[in-house]
Amino acid sequence: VRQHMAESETIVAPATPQGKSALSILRISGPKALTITALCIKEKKLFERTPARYIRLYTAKDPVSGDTIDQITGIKYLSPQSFTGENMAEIICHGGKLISRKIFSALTNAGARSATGGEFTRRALLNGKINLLKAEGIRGLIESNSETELFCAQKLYSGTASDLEKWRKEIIEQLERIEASIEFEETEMLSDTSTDGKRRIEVFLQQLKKDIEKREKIRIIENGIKIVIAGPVNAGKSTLFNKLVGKERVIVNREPGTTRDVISEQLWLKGHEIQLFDSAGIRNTGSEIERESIEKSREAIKGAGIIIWVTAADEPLRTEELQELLSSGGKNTTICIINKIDTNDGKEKKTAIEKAGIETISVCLKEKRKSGIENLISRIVKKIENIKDETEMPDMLLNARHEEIGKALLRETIKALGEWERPEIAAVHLRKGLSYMDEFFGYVNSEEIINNIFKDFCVGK
Ligand SMILES: Nc1nc2c(ncn2[C@@H]2O[C@H](COP(=O)(O)OP(=O)(O)OP(=O)(O)O)[C@@H](O)[C@H]2O)c(=O)[nH]1
Ligand SMILES: [Mg+2]
Repeated sequence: VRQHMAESETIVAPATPQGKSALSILRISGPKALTITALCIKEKKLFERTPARYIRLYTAKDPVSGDTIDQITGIKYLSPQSFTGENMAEIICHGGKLISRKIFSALTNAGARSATGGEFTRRALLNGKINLLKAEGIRGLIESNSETELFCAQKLYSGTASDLEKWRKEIIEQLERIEASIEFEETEMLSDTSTDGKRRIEVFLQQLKKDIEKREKIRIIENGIKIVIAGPVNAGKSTLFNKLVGKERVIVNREPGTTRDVISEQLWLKGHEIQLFDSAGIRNTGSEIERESIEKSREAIKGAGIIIWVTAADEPLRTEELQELLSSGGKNTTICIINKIDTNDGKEKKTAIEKAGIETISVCLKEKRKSGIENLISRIVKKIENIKDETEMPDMLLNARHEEIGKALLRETIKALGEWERPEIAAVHLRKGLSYMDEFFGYVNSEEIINNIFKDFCVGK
């Protein structure tokens, strides 16, 4: 009943950000969308007789004071042929903070209510204009910060996702077969159809497993590849961080142990989005604060896609350092910078580290010239490209919610296969798996799932 009430209201929201811009768009949806919009248009009759989807110039006014607000263009949509499935109108006015706010007030004065975040999309979902996956796709299109996220969002939006639909049918088929065999007390567990069914569920299991692995891998690149600058104290890590970021973001000082926290910046490197981290220098120390920061450095290293190990040419290579460097990452992930070659040529250090299989670059980061790090940048980019080439996009599990469901589904599928010879038990697990799939597609009408998906939506979408 509440839902019905909510949907009988007509809602309005700006669909574009508030601020200086050429144009702004407002959206109105609900049973009174057209009459309310008409009340805010001087050429009311013209708007009323203009066919749906036909764009025209009008004059927007406040329905109470009658004051002119702006020259606008307006479009109307007739239910069910609209985004929400309801009657809708779209108003395009001049940009800027004030005009769209005035038109918004005019529309609420005429009887519309301010929409909540995602309310338009929610109505589209409730009216069957889109399914849950497409709603997630819309959210993803708006919120994507990286190519990876955008890829997944586009797949969801276009509806090309999900072999899961096929597998859902397969599970239903298996359940029906098993339940029939239980009912007729057949001892068919070793029959051909049962073995064949098991084989097909095994194929599904493998596909699901692979997709979960792919998702775990893309997490490394999802918000830009994580690149961590690490190494012993005073080696020039923060100097490099500032150079790559292009500003004096962190403190550089000759005192060892200057950096005490993991600091990150998002940036683009030759068209690749990265998350760059500076970290505290690693050394044996009695200071409790410093030990804590070194723990943080190690944690950051663990989550890194690429490690830039910075070491100073004027310090000898200690065994502890080499061990730490080698345990941090391998030759595919690590680049070693031998810095401060103005003080010492660092040849010995270079040879020892290269012998251990890690590529090195000798530089003098103190220099203002950028040429020293151009070489470093192109090597980083090569590593990024390698990682991207090796990362496969998932086919079925396209966001965090899917991943969670996928893992639960995997557990039940494994259990079902393990109990295949005991059909009653296998059926329990298959049924549970099926309920996860229903949740995935939104076939179960759970308020909680829907609320979760819409909680971060902007108003106007
Ligand atoms: N001679 C020389 N000094 C450098 C070079 N690069 C950086 N330094 C100096 O080395 C000192 C330490 O630099 P930082 O960038 O703070 O080193 P860090 O690795 O971040 O040090 P911690 O945060 O203490 O671990 C500073 O005084 C820098 O100016 C270089 O190429 N040559
Ligand atoms: Mg530092």
